Amino acid sequence: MKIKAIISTSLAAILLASAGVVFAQFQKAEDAIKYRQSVFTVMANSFGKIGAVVKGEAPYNKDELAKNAAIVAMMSSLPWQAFGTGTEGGKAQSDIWSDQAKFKSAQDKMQLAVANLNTAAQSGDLESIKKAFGAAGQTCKGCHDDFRKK
Ligand code: ASC
Repeated sequence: MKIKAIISTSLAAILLASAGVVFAQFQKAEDAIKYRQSVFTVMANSFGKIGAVVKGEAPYNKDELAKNAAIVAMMSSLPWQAFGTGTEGGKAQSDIWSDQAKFKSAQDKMQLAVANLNTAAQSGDLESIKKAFGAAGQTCKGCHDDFRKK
């Protein structure tokens, strides 16, 4: 009995770990909207702190900037699961649901750009951080222009 329980618990843990993703379930559209807006709020907070350094408004501290870049990179995979069918609302434009391929492409571009920003941030080279920050900001803006209500 005990061994069976251990085996099934281990199997469940292995299955969850191998899935390698965070699953979110939303009972109501407003829960999905709150989730994705919260993720973007956390991302914008860290991205904004990096932006202040890049613009020379705050001093450059390698560890702090690297932490913020890691937060942005980690969070960047999360919002998309909260744009499922029936979760229209907030500032999301209907094109998200009518042109899913284009929306997916915009997600991928942003995730790649913030991964590059994270790589630059961990290296500590401020010039490459500035470049990568600009490129990442363009992917934020591009998606807002196409998919976010003004
Ligand atoms: C930010 C932030 C965004 C992006 C975008 C870049 O700091 O909150 O959404 O940068 O404005 O164009």
